Amino acid sequence: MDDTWDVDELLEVARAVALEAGELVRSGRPDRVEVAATKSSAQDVVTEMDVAVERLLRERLALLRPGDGLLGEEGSSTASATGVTWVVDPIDGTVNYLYGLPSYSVSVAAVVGEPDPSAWTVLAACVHAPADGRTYTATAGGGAYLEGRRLTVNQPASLLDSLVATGFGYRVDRRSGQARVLTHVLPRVRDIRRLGSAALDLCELAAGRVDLYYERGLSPWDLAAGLLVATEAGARVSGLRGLPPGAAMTVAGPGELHAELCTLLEAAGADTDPAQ
Ligand code: LIP
Repeated sequence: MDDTWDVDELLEVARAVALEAGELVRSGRPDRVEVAATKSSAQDVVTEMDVAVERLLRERLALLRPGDGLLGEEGSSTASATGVTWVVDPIDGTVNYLYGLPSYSVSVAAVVGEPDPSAWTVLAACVHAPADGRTYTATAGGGAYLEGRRLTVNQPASLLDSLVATGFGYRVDRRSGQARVLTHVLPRVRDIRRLGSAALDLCELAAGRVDLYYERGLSPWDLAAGLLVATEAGARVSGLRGLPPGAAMTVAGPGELHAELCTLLEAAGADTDPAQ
C-alpha cells in the first residue's frame, strides 16, 4: 500500500464527521419528515436533512482537511488540491429515513485519484447507522471493523445457501428490468434481502449478515465507503464482464460465489435496462 497517505488520520476524520452528522440525523429527525425535492423520479426524494447533513459534512471537512476535494450526493463537487477527495452520502437510505425505518446511514470515504469507481483508490471509510449506532470502518490494507470487531465475509457452501442483498432504482424502466433479473436470481439463492442502503448492504456483507450483494445503478457516494469495508473483510467487489464496480453493476461477495453470481447476472443481462 502506498504510504504517501496517513490512512489512520483519514479514518479518524471520516469517523469524526460521520458520527457528528449521524447525531444531527438522529436527534434532528422531525416526527414527520418532509420531502424537500425529488431527483430521477417523484419517488427519488431529498429531505431537508439530506441537504443539512451534506452542508455539515462540507463545512467540517473543509476545516479538518483544507484543500481536499469533495463529491456529495446532494450536489457538493469540489476539485482536490491535495490528491484526496471525500466522497459522501449524507443519508444513504433516504426513503427508509423518510418512513422512519432504521436502515439508513451516513457514508464517508476518502479516495485518491478521480472520484469515480473506475479510477479511484479508496483509502479510508466510515459507514455510520444513526438509528442503532453501528459504526463500520476500514482503511486500505488495515482491515474492516464494526466497533472493535474485525469483520470477515461468510463462506457459504453454495449459491443456493446464500442470502443475497440487492436494491432497486427509482425509474420505472430500470425497476421493471430489475424485477426481470430477480426472477433469474431468486430461485437459485437462499433468499433475497432489500435493506434500502447500499452502504449498509456492503457493510452487512462484510459482517457476514448477508452472503452476497448485487445492485445496478449505484452512484459513487452509495459505493465508496461500503466498497472498502467489504473489500477489507475479504469480499471481491466488481462489475460484470471484468469491469470495475459502478453504476452499470456492483457485485460483492466471497471469491467463488462472487464469480458464480456474476455469471448468473451476465446471462440475465443484469447490466442493461429494457429497451424503451
Ligand atoms: C439508496 C441506495 C440503495 C438503493 C436505493 C437508494 P439513497 O440511496 O443506497 O442501494 O437501492 O434505491 O438509491 O438514494 O437513499 O441515497
